[in-house]
Amino acid sequence: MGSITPPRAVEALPATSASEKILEILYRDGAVVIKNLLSLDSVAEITGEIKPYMDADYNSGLEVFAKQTKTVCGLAGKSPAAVKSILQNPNVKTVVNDVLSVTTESWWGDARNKCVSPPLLSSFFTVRVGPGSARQGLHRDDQDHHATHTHGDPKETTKLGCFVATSKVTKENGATEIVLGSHVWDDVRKPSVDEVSYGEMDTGDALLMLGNCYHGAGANVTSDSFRSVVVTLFCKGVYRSEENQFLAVSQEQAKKLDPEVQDLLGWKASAPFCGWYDLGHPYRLIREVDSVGSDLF
Ligand SMILES: O=C(O)CCC(=O)C(=O)O
Ligand SMILES: [Fe+2]
Repeated sequence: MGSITPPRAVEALPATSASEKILEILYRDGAVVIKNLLSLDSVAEITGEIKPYMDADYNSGLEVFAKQTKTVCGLAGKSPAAVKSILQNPNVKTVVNDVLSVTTESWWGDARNKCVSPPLLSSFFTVRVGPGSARQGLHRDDQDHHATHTHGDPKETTKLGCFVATSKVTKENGATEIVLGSHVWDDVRKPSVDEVSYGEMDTGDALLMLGNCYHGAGANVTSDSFRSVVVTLFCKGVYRSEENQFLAVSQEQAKKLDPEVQDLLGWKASAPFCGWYDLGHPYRLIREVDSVGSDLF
């Protein structure tokens, strides 16, 4: 009987790494940890902004989360610090665009029409995994989009995850279980717990993970340690977002966001004609612009 080689650790890179290096490891392994992506001050701000919602003792009651797990959703309207330090983080933006921007060309009459669809925010919530939480089933996040995987292509996915540690994250307190390399598997091969690596992180680190990589929340086997992460998922702009951002973030809240964040939430139509309102960009409802009649292209 051959012994099973223990899976290797998730590769960790400094936040100062070139985006090419981050993307190289992400496409090679399906996941990569970025050390100190957020400062401890930013983490403290996020934790403070989310605290009133956490204190409301909210539990989703969903089967997919352990009963000791608390969640706070719709963070784009609740935590300006999370918006700034995660959604507007230059490293995150570069990676998201590389993985999820969609560019296609097609004919419109005699014109060759090149369309670029920028990524969208798919969901933005925080998870606090309490002592005694059971492990989540291993899954691919792009299953929401009924994604299929047949080409062994690392980019064959509709989503990208960024999990920021707002507490220390250890194997014992429920670090995300990740099957490195599983992003290029077909849809038949079943992941097993023997194959998982643990996304252990210090506060402020972030785990970037392709939506086709098998993973799941680990079990929290401690008696007193809480594992807190901000989960941010992005998706291709031609798919619908997991969390309905138009309901999760009110128009009044959306008005206060920077235009690039409004666009990420879906307030800009995707070229050529996806997501329009009254034949124009929906952002006409929330921005001081006179764009009546402006073309969607
Ligand atoms: O909590 C985690 O580490 C992962 C959560 C997750 O994978 C999910 O909710 O889809
Ligand atoms: Fe997941």
